[in-house]
Amino acid sequence: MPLLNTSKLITIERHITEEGSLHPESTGEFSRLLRDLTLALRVLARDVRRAGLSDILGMTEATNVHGEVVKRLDQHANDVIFRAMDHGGHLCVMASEESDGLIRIPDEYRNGKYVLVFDPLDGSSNIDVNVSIGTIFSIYKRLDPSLTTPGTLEDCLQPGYEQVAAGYAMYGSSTQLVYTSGNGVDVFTFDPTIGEFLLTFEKIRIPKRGKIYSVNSGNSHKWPKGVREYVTHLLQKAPDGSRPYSLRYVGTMVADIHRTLHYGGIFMYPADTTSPNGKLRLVYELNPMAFIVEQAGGRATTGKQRILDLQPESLHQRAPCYMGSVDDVQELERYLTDYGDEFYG
Ligand code: P6P
Repeated sequence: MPLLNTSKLITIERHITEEGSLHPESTGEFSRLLRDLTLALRVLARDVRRAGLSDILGMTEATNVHGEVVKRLDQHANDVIFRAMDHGGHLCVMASEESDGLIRIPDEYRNGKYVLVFDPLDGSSNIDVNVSIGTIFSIYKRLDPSLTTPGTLEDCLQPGYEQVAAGYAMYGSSTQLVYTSGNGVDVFTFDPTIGEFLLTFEKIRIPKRGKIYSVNSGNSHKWPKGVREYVTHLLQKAPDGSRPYSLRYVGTMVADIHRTLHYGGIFMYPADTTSPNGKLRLVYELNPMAFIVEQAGGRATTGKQRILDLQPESLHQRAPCYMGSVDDVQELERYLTDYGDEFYG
């Protein structure tokens, strides 16, 4: 599949403005919110590349020009996003994997009508070996857009189907931004020579079925029996050549989902005997990724229900996840139904 399917020269800002015109009620505030967010992502693209370089050179914990100890990269990413987003007047509250509670908008700034939840640096353990990492984000309207008071926990705990936009940046061989606001999924590639994210792939569609499964097989002894039997099935040779599948697992959700969007197949982080709700966080990992996968024509489930239908109970709650090509995810669901909730001990 080509990684570029358009010759149109369009920046993400122009794309968002044009999409905004599809929503006559939009006031441009949403476009300005996304402009600020893409600034943060450009800064992070630079910093991740620089941090990777320093790690390669084996630099010890450095101090910056102000004598401050250089923070861990994921805390740094959290700070960058906060500093880019706290003062624009678009948000009433934020929440992040890196912050235990709500991130409030400073009193000196106006509270807007949107909510931003994010994982500032997904897969940060991989930076030390220069493997792709990313930033995941999700945007909601606050429950009562007429309010100008600080946002609340309830504003952050909306079901995924209420998202107005979601996306991720992947800092890899190039930096790409994958984004949806409910009108399909588009990919923008960062051109550092002009400092812009340019549209490179329009309206990704996940193949109906793939030949790749993506899971941490090191946990297989702890999986539900249905997942174990499903993977065994994928690895058996089929007369029509449709199996065996290949295993691809980066260990950075952004990278594994990005590949699945393009090539199809299934990404899994099951519940297991030691993690009864799996590992991945519902609010700022699974919901944005599920929105993107569904907008690309795929399917995203906990094995029992649609991820986007879950009512979050807490900011950092986890949920099992199976997402990707419709046929692959539905086949997995049949195995979970046939084998029930039985686990391997
Ligand atoms: P494991 C990265 O730490 C992350 O949160 C996701 O990006 C990734 O899919 C998952 O955890 C990997 O977890 O247990 O396989 O190392």
